[in-house]
Amino acid sequence: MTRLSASLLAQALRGVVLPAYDRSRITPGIVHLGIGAFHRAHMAVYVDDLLKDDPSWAIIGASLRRPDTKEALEPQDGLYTVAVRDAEGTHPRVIGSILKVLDANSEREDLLALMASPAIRIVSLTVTEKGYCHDPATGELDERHPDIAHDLANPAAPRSAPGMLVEALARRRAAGIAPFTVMSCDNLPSNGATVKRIVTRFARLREAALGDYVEGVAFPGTMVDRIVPSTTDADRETVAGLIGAEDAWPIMTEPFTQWVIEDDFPAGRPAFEKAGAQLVEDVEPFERMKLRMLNGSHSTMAYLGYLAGYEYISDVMGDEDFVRLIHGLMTQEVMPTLDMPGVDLGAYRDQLLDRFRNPALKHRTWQIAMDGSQKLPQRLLATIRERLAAGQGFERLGLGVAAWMRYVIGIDEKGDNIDVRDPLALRMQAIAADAGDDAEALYIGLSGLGEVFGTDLAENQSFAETVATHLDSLFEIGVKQTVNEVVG
Ligand code: CS2
Repeated sequence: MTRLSASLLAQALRGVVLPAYDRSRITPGIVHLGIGAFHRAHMAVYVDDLLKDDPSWAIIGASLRRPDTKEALEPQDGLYTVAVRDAEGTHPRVIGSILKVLDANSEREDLLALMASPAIRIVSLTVTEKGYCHDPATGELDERHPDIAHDLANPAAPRSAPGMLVEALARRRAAGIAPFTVMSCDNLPSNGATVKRIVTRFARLREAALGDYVEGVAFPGTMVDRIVPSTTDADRETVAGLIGAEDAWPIMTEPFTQWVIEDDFPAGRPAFEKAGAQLVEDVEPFERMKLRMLNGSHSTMAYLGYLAGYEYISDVMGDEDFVRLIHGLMTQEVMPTLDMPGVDLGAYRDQLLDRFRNPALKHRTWQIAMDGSQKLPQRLLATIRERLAAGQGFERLGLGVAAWMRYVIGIDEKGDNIDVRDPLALRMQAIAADAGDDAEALYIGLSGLGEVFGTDLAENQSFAETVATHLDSLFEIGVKQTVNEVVG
Protein backbone atom coordinates (compact mmCIF):
# COMPACT_ATOMS: atom_id res chain seq x y z
CA MET A 1 0.00 0.00 0.00
CA THR A 2 1.30 3.52 -0.78
CA ARG A 3 2.32 5.78 2.05
CA LEU A 4 0.50 8.99 2.88
CA SER A 5 2.51 11.88 1.40
CA ALA A 6 2.22 15.26 -0.29
CA SER A 7 2.23 13.71 -3.76
CA LEU A 8 -0.54 11.35 -2.78
CA LEU A 9 -2.66 14.29 -1.62
CA ALA A 10 -2.64 15.66 -5.13
CA GLN A 11 -4.47 12.54 -6.28
CA ALA A 12 -7.17 13.16 -3.66
CA LEU A 13 -8.18 10.50 -1.20
CA ARG A 14 -11.81 9.50 -1.53
CA GLY A 15 -14.05 10.26 1.44
CA VAL A 16 -11.26 11.91 3.40
CA VAL A 17 -11.21 15.57 4.45
CA LEU A 18 -7.99 17.15 3.17
CA PRO A 19 -6.17 20.42 3.96
CA ALA A 20 -8.14 23.35 2.48
CA TYR A 21 -5.02 25.31 1.50
CA ASP A 22 -1.99 24.99 -0.73
CA ARG A 23 0.66 23.39 1.44
CA SER A 24 3.51 24.74 -0.67
CA ARG A 25 2.56 28.27 0.41
CA ILE A 26 2.42 27.88 4.18
CA THR A 27 5.29 29.13 6.32
CA PRO A 28 6.16 28.48 9.98
CA GLY A 29 5.04 30.85 12.72
CA ILE A 30 4.83 28.39 15.62
CA VAL A 31 7.33 25.99 17.16
CA HIS A 32 5.67 23.30 19.22
CA LEU A 33 7.69 21.39 21.82
CA GLY A 34 6.34 17.91 22.59
CA ILE A 35 4.78 16.86 19.30
CA GLY A 36 2.81 13.95 20.76
CA ALA A 37 -0.63 12.58 20.00
CA PHE A 38 -2.45 15.19 22.06
CA HIS A 39 -1.04 18.17 20.17
CA ARG A 40 -1.73 16.49 16.85
CA ALA A 41 -5.38 15.92 17.81
CA HIS A 42 -5.83 19.39 19.25
CA MET A 43 -3.86 22.57 18.43
CA ALA A 44 -2.57 21.26 15.09
CA VAL A 45 -6.20 20.75 14.00
CA TYR A 46 -7.22 24.31 14.96
CA VAL A 47 -4.22 25.64 13.05
CA ASP A 48 -5.11 23.42 10.10
CA ASP A 49 -8.52 25.13 10.03
CA LEU A 50 -6.90 28.58 9.90
CA LEU A 51 -4.08 28.25 7.38
CA LYS A 52 -6.37 28.99 4.45
CA ASP A 53 -6.90 32.50 5.87
CA ASP A 54 -3.36 33.14 7.06
CA PRO A 55 -0.63 30.84 5.74
CA SER A 56 2.07 32.28 8.03
CA TRP A 57 1.20 30.19 11.09
CA ALA A 58 2.25 26.66 10.20
CA ILE A 59 3.86 24.56 12.90
CA ILE A 60 7.31 23.09 13.22
CA GLY A 61 7.18 20.40 15.87
CA ALA A 62 9.96 19.13 18.06
CA SER A 63 10.24 16.08 20.24
CA LEU A 64 12.44 16.45 23.27
CA ARG A 65 12.73 12.79 24.20
CA ARG A 66 12.27 10.31 21.37
CA PRO A 67 12.68 10.67 17.59
CA ASP A 68 9.72 8.36 16.85
CA THR A 69 7.27 11.06 15.71
CA LYS A 70 9.86 12.51 13.36
CA GLU A 71 10.57 9.06 11.96
CA ALA A 72 6.87 8.45 11.36
CA LEU A 73 6.01 11.83 9.85
CA GLU A 74 9.09 12.67 7.80
CA PRO A 75 8.39 10.17 5.00
CA GLN A 76 4.81 11.52 4.99
CA ASP A 77 5.87 15.17 4.52
CA GLY A 78 4.46 15.89 7.97
CA LEU A 79 0.97 14.71 6.98
CA TYR A 80 -1.07 12.45 9.24
CA THR A 81 -4.66 11.40 9.80
CA VAL A 82 -6.90 12.43 12.65
CA ALA A 83 -9.62 9.78 12.95
CA VAL A 84 -12.63 10.88 14.97
CA ARG A 85 -14.52 7.99 16.50
CA ASP A 86 -18.06 7.81 17.74
CA ALA A 87 -20.80 5.20 17.89
CA GLU A 88 -21.55 5.78 14.18
CA GLY A 89 -18.04 5.14 12.93
CA THR A 90 -14.58 6.52 12.27
CA HIS A 91 -14.19 9.77 10.33
CA PRO A 92 -10.75 10.48 8.86
CA ARG A 93 -9.24 13.86 8.10
CA VAL A 94 -5.70 14.54 6.89
CA ILE A 95 -3.93 17.34 8.76
CA GLY A 96 -1.29 19.42 7.00
CA SER A 97 -0.39 22.11 9.54
CA ILE A 98 2.82 20.47 10.71
CA LEU A 99 5.52 21.29 8.21
CA LYS A 100 8.30 19.36 9.79
CA VAL A 101 9.42 17.65 13.00
CA LEU A 102 12.82 18.15 14.60
CA ASP A 103 14.42 15.77 17.07
CA ALA A 104 15.79 17.97 19.83
CA ASN A 105 18.53 15.50 20.69
CA SER A 106 20.12 15.22 17.27
CA GLU A 107 19.02 18.60 15.85
CA ARG A 108 19.33 20.83 18.89
CA GLU A 109 21.15 23.68 17.13
CA ASP A 110 18.65 23.77 14.24
CA LEU A 111 15.80 23.87 16.71
CA LEU A 112 17.32 26.65 18.82
CA ALA A 113 18.16 28.70 15.73
CA LEU A 114 14.61 28.32 14.50
CA MET A 115 13.14 29.31 17.87
CA ALA A 116 15.37 32.37 17.83
CA SER A 117 14.27 33.44 14.35
CA PRO A 118 11.84 36.36 13.85
CA ALA A 119 9.26 34.28 11.93
CA ILE A 120 8.49 32.27 15.07
CA ARG A 121 6.06 34.24 17.19
CA ILE A 122 4.62 31.49 19.39
CA VAL A 123 6.32 28.58 21.11
CA SER A 124 3.67 26.21 22.42
CA LEU A 125 4.20 23.15 24.56
CA THR A 126 2.69 19.80 25.44
CA VAL A 127 5.54 18.16 27.32
CA THR A 128 3.30 16.54 30.01
CA GLU A 129 3.28 17.52 33.65
CA LYS A 130 6.71 16.12 34.37
CA GLY A 131 8.31 17.92 31.42
CA TYR A 132 8.44 21.22 33.30
CA CYS A 133 10.89 19.87 35.91
CA HIS A 134 8.97 21.39 38.79
CA ASP A 135 7.66 20.41 42.18
CA PRO A 136 3.98 19.58 41.58
CA ALA A 137 2.96 20.48 45.15
CA THR A 138 4.41 24.02 45.06
CA GLY A 139 4.58 24.74 41.32
CA GLU A 140 8.21 25.90 41.68
CA LEU A 141 11.18 24.88 39.52
CA ASP A 142 12.89 21.79 40.93
CA GLU A 143 16.41 23.12 41.02
CA ARG A 144 17.85 19.71 41.83
CA HIS A 145 16.25 18.05 38.81
CA PRO A 146 19.07 16.38 36.79
CA ASP A 147 17.99 18.03 33.52
CA ILE A 148 17.90 21.45 35.16
CA ALA A 149 21.35 20.91 36.66
CA HIS A 150 22.56 19.84 33.23
CA ASP A 151 21.05 22.87 31.50
CA LEU A 152 22.45 25.34 34.01
CA ALA A 153 25.89 23.86 33.43
CA ASN A 154 25.40 23.77 29.61
CA PRO A 155 23.03 26.64 28.84
CA ALA A 156 23.72 26.64 25.09
CA ALA A 157 22.90 22.92 24.72
CA PRO A 158 19.82 22.44 26.88
CA ARG A 159 17.68 19.32 27.06
CA SER A 160 14.78 20.40 29.30
CA ALA A 161 11.81 22.49 28.15
CA PRO A 162 12.67 25.40 30.49
CA GLY A 163 16.28 25.23 29.28
CA MET A 164 15.24 25.31 25.61
CA LEU A 165 12.85 28.23 26.09
CA VAL A 166 15.37 30.32 28.01
CA GLU A 167 18.23 29.68 25.60
CA ALA A 168 16.05 30.65 22.62
CA LEU A 169 14.80 33.77 24.42
CA ALA A 170 18.40 34.69 25.36
CA ARG A 171 19.39 34.46 21.69
CA ARG A 172 16.47 36.67 20.66
CA ARG A 173 17.39 39.20 23.32
CA ALA A 174 21.00 39.25 22.11
CA ALA A 175 19.86 39.69 18.49
CA GLY A 176 17.33 42.40 19.33
CA ILE A 177 14.38 40.26 18.19
CA ALA A 178 11.15 40.62 20.16
CA PRO A 179 10.36 37.56 22.29
CA PHE A 180 7.89 34.88 21.19
CA THR A 181 4.82 34.15 23.29
CA VAL A 182 5.05 30.96 25.35
CA MET A 183 1.82 28.95 25.41
CA SER A 184 1.64 25.85 27.59
CA CYS A 185 -1.11 23.42 26.59
CA ASP A 186 -0.51 21.00 29.44
CA ASN A 187 -2.91 20.08 32.23
CA LEU A 188 -1.06 22.03 34.90
CA PRO A 189 -2.93 24.26 37.33
CA SER A 190 -2.71 27.90 36.14
CA ASN A 191 -0.46 26.64 33.35
CA GLY A 192 0.46 30.12 32.06
CA ALA A 193 1.43 31.56 35.45
CA THR A 194 3.04 28.32 36.61
CA VAL A 195 5.21 27.91 33.53
CA LYS A 196 6.15 31.59 33.66
CA ARG A 197 7.30 31.17 37.26
CA ILE A 198 9.34 28.06 36.41
CA VAL A 199 10.96 29.51 33.30
CA THR A 200 11.69 32.89 34.88
CA ARG A 201 13.35 31.18 37.83
CA PHE A 202 15.51 29.13 35.48
CA ALA A 203 16.47 32.28 33.56
CA ARG A 204 17.34 34.08 36.80
CA LEU A 205 19.60 31.21 37.83
CA ARG A 206 21.44 31.69 34.55
CA GLU A 207 21.68 35.46 34.86
CA ALA A 208 19.67 38.06 36.80
CA ALA A 209 19.13 40.29 33.74
CA LEU A 210 17.86 37.35 31.73
CA GLY A 211 15.36 36.70 34.51
CA ASP A 212 14.14 40.31 34.20
CA TYR A 213 13.79 39.87 30.45
CA VAL A 214 11.74 36.68 30.76
CA GLU A 215 9.57 38.50 33.32
CA GLY A 216 8.39 40.59 30.35
CA VAL A 217 7.50 37.62 28.10
CA ALA A 218 3.81 36.69 27.68
CA PHE A 219 2.72 33.26 28.95
CA PRO A 220 -1.03 33.08 28.29
CA GLY A 221 -2.87 30.35 30.19
CA THR A 222 -4.94 27.76 28.33
CA MET A 223 -7.51 25.09 29.04
CA VAL A 224 -7.18 22.24 26.58
CA ASP A 225 -9.53 19.33 26.21
CA ARG A 226 -9.75 16.37 23.90
CA ILE A 227 -9.48 12.70 24.80
CA VAL A 228 -6.73 11.02 22.79
CA PRO A 229 -5.97 7.35 23.46
CA SER A 230 -2.61 6.09 22.23
CA THR A 231 -2.65 4.64 18.74
CA THR A 232 -2.51 0.86 18.30
CA ASP A 233 -1.61 -1.31 15.30
CA ALA A 234 -5.29 -2.14 14.90
CA ASP A 235 -5.96 1.62 14.59
CA ARG A 236 -3.27 1.86 11.89
CA GLU A 237 -5.06 -0.85 9.95
CA THR A 238 -8.44 0.79 10.37
CA VAL A 239 -7.10 4.09 9.09
CA ALA A 240 -5.29 2.51 6.17
CA GLY A 241 -8.57 0.88 5.18
CA LEU A 242 -10.38 4.20 5.35
CA ILE A 243 -7.89 6.44 3.53
CA GLY A 244 -6.50 3.86 1.17
CA ALA A 245 -2.92 4.67 2.14
CA GLU A 246 -0.54 3.74 4.89
CA ASP A 247 -0.15 6.22 7.76
CA ALA A 248 2.58 5.26 10.24
CA TRP A 249 1.04 7.29 13.03
CA PRO A 250 -2.61 8.26 12.76
CA ILE A 251 -4.29 9.84 15.77
CA MET A 252 -7.53 8.45 17.15
CA THR A 253 -9.79 10.80 19.07
CA GLU A 254 -13.32 11.77 20.06
CA PRO A 255 -15.65 14.31 18.37
CA PHE A 256 -15.46 16.71 21.32
CA THR A 257 -12.76 19.37 21.44
CA GLN A 258 -12.38 22.50 23.55
CA TRP A 259 -9.74 25.19 23.86
CA VAL A 260 -9.95 28.23 26.09
CA ILE A 261 -7.08 30.69 25.72
CA GLU A 262 -6.08 33.84 27.58
CA ASP A 263 -5.79 36.53 24.97
CA ASP A 264 -2.22 37.73 25.60
CA PHE A 265 -0.12 37.46 22.44
CA PRO A 266 2.03 40.60 22.00
CA ALA A 267 3.79 39.02 19.00
CA GLY A 268 0.49 38.21 17.27
CA ARG A 269 -1.50 35.01 16.92
CA PRO A 270 -3.66 33.12 14.46
CA ALA A 271 -7.38 33.92 14.70
CA PHE A 272 -7.92 30.89 16.94
CA GLU A 273 -11.50 32.02 17.62
CA LYS A 274 -12.39 31.39 13.97
CA ALA A 275 -11.57 27.73 14.54
CA GLY A 276 -13.77 27.53 17.61
CA ALA A 277 -11.38 28.41 20.44
CA GLN A 278 -12.70 30.69 23.21
CA LEU A 279 -10.46 33.69 23.85
CA VAL A 280 -10.95 34.96 27.40
CA GLU A 281 -9.37 37.32 29.90
CA ASP A 282 -8.99 34.78 32.69
CA VAL A 283 -8.73 31.11 31.91
CA GLU A 284 -8.32 29.83 35.47
CA PRO A 285 -11.98 29.09 36.24
CA PHE A 286 -12.19 26.98 33.05
CA GLU A 287 -8.96 25.23 33.85
CA ARG A 288 -10.04 24.43 37.39
CA MET A 289 -13.38 23.09 36.13
CA LYS A 290 -11.74 20.82 33.59
CA LEU A 291 -8.92 19.56 35.81
CA ARG A 292 -11.24 18.76 38.70
CA MET A 293 -14.25 17.43 36.78
CA LEU A 294 -12.71 15.61 33.82
CA ASN A 295 -9.19 14.79 34.94
CA GLY A 296 -10.15 14.18 38.59
CA SER A 297 -12.77 11.67 37.41
CA HIS A 298 -10.35 10.19 34.90
CA SER A 299 -7.64 9.52 37.48
CA THR A 300 -10.13 8.08 39.96
CA MET A 301 -11.53 5.76 37.27
CA ALA A 302 -8.03 4.86 36.09
CA TYR A 303 -6.73 3.56 39.44
CA LEU A 304 -9.93 1.94 40.65
CA GLY A 305 -10.81 0.68 37.19
CA TYR A 306 -7.41 -0.82 36.46
CA LEU A 307 -7.42 -2.63 39.80
CA ALA A 308 -10.95 -3.90 39.16
CA GLY A 309 -9.77 -5.42 35.89
CA TYR A 310 -11.24 -2.84 33.49
CA GLU A 311 -8.95 -2.20 30.55
CA TYR A 312 -10.78 0.80 29.07
CA ILE A 313 -12.64 3.79 30.49
CA SER A 314 -15.73 2.67 28.56
CA ASP A 315 -15.54 -0.66 30.46
CA VAL A 316 -15.47 1.24 33.76
CA MET A 317 -18.58 3.08 32.60
CA GLY A 318 -20.29 -0.27 32.10
CA ASP A 319 -20.23 -0.80 35.88
CA GLU A 320 -23.18 1.00 37.50
CA ASP A 321 -21.44 1.34 40.87
CA PHE A 322 -18.52 3.13 39.24
CA VAL A 323 -20.85 5.43 37.33
CA ARG A 324 -22.61 6.37 40.55
CA LEU A 325 -19.27 6.97 42.20
CA ILE A 326 -18.09 9.34 39.47
CA HIS A 327 -21.44 11.07 39.22
CA GLY A 328 -21.35 11.61 42.99
CA LEU A 329 -17.73 12.72 42.97
CA MET A 330 -18.49 15.45 40.47
CA THR A 331 -21.90 16.48 41.83
CA GLN A 332 -21.35 16.32 45.58
CA GLU A 333 -17.67 17.03 45.94
CA VAL A 334 -16.32 18.94 42.92
CA MET A 335 -19.16 21.11 41.61
CA PRO A 336 -19.62 22.97 44.92
CA THR A 337 -15.97 24.12 44.68
CA LEU A 338 -16.46 25.69 41.23
CA ASP A 339 -17.65 29.20 40.53
CA MET A 340 -18.61 29.32 36.86
CA PRO A 341 -21.20 31.99 36.07
CA GLY A 342 -22.95 31.20 32.81
CA VAL A 343 -21.83 27.56 32.68
CA ASP A 344 -24.35 24.80 33.38
CA LEU A 345 -22.17 22.48 35.46
CA GLY A 346 -24.79 19.74 35.52
CA ALA A 347 -24.85 19.69 31.73
CA TYR A 348 -21.03 19.77 31.64
CA ARG A 349 -20.99 16.74 33.97
CA ASP A 350 -23.50 14.81 31.88
CA GLN A 351 -21.55 15.53 28.74
CA LEU A 352 -18.39 14.23 30.44
CA LEU A 353 -20.17 11.02 31.41
CA ASP A 354 -21.26 10.58 27.78
CA ARG A 355 -17.72 11.18 26.56
CA PHE A 356 -16.39 8.59 29.02
CA ARG A 357 -18.98 6.12 27.70
CA ASN A 358 -17.87 6.47 24.04
CA PRO A 359 -17.50 2.78 23.16
CA ALA A 360 -15.44 3.45 20.06
CA LEU A 361 -12.72 5.24 22.00
CA LYS A 362 -10.41 2.64 23.44
CA HIS A 363 -8.88 4.70 26.22
CA ARG A 364 -6.79 2.55 28.54
CA THR A 365 -7.06 3.00 32.29
CA TRP A 366 -3.33 2.17 32.38
CA GLN A 367 -2.54 5.12 30.09
CA ILE A 368 -4.34 7.59 32.37
CA ALA A 369 -2.78 6.01 35.47
CA MET A 370 0.70 7.10 34.34
CA ASP A 371 2.54 9.87 36.21
CA GLY A 372 0.01 10.04 39.02
CA SER A 373 2.48 11.77 41.34
CA GLN A 374 2.46 14.70 38.91
CA LYS A 375 -1.29 14.68 38.35
CA LEU A 376 -2.89 14.12 41.75
CA PRO A 377 -2.20 17.59 43.20
CA GLN A 378 -4.29 19.51 40.63
CA ARG A 379 -6.82 16.76 39.89
CA LEU A 380 -7.83 15.59 43.38
CA LEU A 381 -5.79 17.20 46.15
CA ALA A 382 -6.59 20.85 45.39
CA THR A 383 -10.31 20.06 45.62
CA ILE A 384 -9.77 18.10 48.84
CA ARG A 385 -7.88 21.03 50.38
CA GLU A 386 -10.82 23.34 49.70
CA ARG A 387 -13.32 20.86 51.10
CA LEU A 388 -11.20 20.38 54.21
CA ALA A 389 -10.94 24.13 54.74
CA ALA A 390 -14.73 24.41 54.49
CA GLY A 391 -15.26 21.46 56.85
CA GLN A 392 -16.87 19.41 54.05
CA GLY A 393 -16.54 15.71 53.28
CA PHE A 394 -14.53 14.18 50.45
CA GLU A 395 -15.25 10.46 50.60
CA ARG A 396 -15.09 9.84 46.86
CA LEU A 397 -12.08 12.04 46.17
CA GLY A 398 -10.38 10.38 49.13
CA LEU A 399 -11.14 7.00 47.59
CA GLY A 400 -9.44 8.18 44.40
CA VAL A 401 -6.31 9.05 46.38
CA ALA A 402 -6.40 5.71 48.22
CA ALA A 403 -6.76 3.89 44.89
CA TRP A 404 -3.63 5.64 43.63
CA MET A 405 -1.77 4.45 46.75
CA ARG A 406 -3.07 0.94 46.20
CA TYR A 407 -2.03 1.07 42.52
CA VAL A 408 1.53 2.39 42.90
CA ILE A 409 2.65 -0.52 45.06
CA GLY A 410 2.80 -2.28 41.70
CA ILE A 411 0.83 -5.46 42.46
CA ASP A 412 -2.78 -5.97 41.46
CA GLU A 413 -5.55 -7.91 43.19
CA LYS A 414 -4.57 -11.16 41.52
CA GLY A 415 -0.97 -10.77 42.63
CA ASP A 416 0.26 -9.82 39.14
CA ASN A 417 2.73 -6.99 38.58
CA ILE A 418 1.51 -3.59 37.45
CA ASP A 419 3.75 -1.64 35.09
CA VAL A 420 3.75 1.58 37.11
CA ARG A 421 5.10 4.50 35.05
CA ASP A 422 5.90 7.47 37.23
CA PRO A 423 8.97 9.61 37.91
CA LEU A 424 8.65 8.58 41.58
CA ALA A 425 8.04 4.88 40.83
CA LEU A 426 11.23 3.63 42.44
CA ARG A 427 10.78 5.65 45.60
CA MET A 428 7.18 4.56 45.87
CA GLN A 429 8.08 0.92 45.45
CA ALA A 430 10.71 1.22 48.17
CA ILE A 431 8.06 2.71 50.47
CA ALA A 432 5.73 -0.17 49.60
CA ALA A 433 8.44 -2.75 50.26
CA ASP A 434 9.13 -1.23 53.69
CA ALA A 435 5.44 -1.19 54.54
CA GLY A 436 4.86 -4.82 53.59
CA ASP A 437 1.29 -5.80 54.50
CA ASP A 438 0.73 -2.84 56.78
CA ALA A 439 -1.77 -0.47 55.09
CA GLU A 440 -1.26 2.15 57.79
CA ALA A 441 2.51 2.17 57.21
CA LEU A 442 1.91 2.40 53.46
CA TYR A 443 -0.36 5.40 53.97
CA ILE A 444 2.22 7.13 56.19
CA GLY A 445 5.05 6.44 53.75
CA LEU A 446 3.23 7.62 50.63
CA SER A 447 1.54 10.63 52.19
CA GLY A 448 5.01 11.72 53.28
CA LEU A 449 5.94 12.42 49.62
CA GLY A 450 6.19 16.19 49.98
CA GLU A 451 6.14 16.95 46.25
CA VAL A 452 2.72 15.30 46.02
CA PHE A 453 0.97 16.08 49.31
CA GLY A 454 2.88 19.08 50.67
CA THR A 455 3.24 19.17 54.43
CA ASP A 456 -0.31 20.31 55.15
CA LEU A 457 -2.08 17.19 53.90
CA ALA A 458 0.51 14.81 55.34
CA GLU A 459 -0.24 16.25 58.77
CA ASN A 460 -4.00 16.57 58.40
CA GLN A 461 -5.99 14.25 60.64
CA SER A 462 -9.23 14.14 58.61
CA PHE A 463 -7.29 13.54 55.42
CA ALA A 464 -5.45 10.65 57.06
CA GLU A 465 -8.67 9.16 58.44
CA THR A 466 -10.55 9.27 55.15
CA VAL A 467 -7.76 8.08 52.88
CA ALA A 468 -6.27 5.47 55.21
CA THR A 469 -9.71 3.98 55.90
CA HIS A 470 -10.36 3.60 52.17
CA LEU A 471 -6.91 2.16 51.61
CA ASP A 472 -7.49 -0.39 54.31
CA SER A 473 -10.80 -1.33 52.73
CA LEU A 474 -9.20 -1.69 49.28
CA PHE A 475 -6.84 -4.26 50.75
CA GLU A 476 -9.41 -5.98 52.97
CA ILE A 477 -12.46 -6.33 50.73
CA GLY A 478 -11.10 -5.33 47.32
CA VAL A 479 -11.91 -2.58 44.87
CA LYS A 480 -15.36 -3.55 43.62
CA GLN A 481 -16.71 -4.16 47.09
CA THR A 482 -15.26 -0.88 48.37
CA VAL A 483 -16.80 1.10 45.52
CA ASN A 484 -20.10 -0.64 46.16
CA GLU A 485 -20.01 0.36 49.84
CA VAL A 486 -19.08 3.96 49.11
CA VAL A 487 -21.97 4.41 46.67
CA GLY A 488 -24.40 2.35 48.70
C1 CS2 B 1 -6.03 11.99 30.87
C2 CS2 B 1 -5.92 13.21 29.95
O1 CS2 B 1 -4.12 10.68 30.49
C3 CS2 B 1 -4.69 11.45 31.27
O2 CS2 B 1 -4.19 11.74 32.36
O3 CS2 B 1 -6.76 12.35 32.00
O4 CS2 B 1 -4.97 13.02 28.97
C4 CS2 B 1 -7.28 13.56 29.34
O5 CS2 B 1 -7.69 12.57 28.44
C5 CS2 B 1 -7.22 14.89 28.66
O6 CS2 B 1 -6.80 15.86 29.57
C6 CS2 B 1 -8.58 15.24 28.08
O7 CS2 B 1 -8.58 16.56 27.65
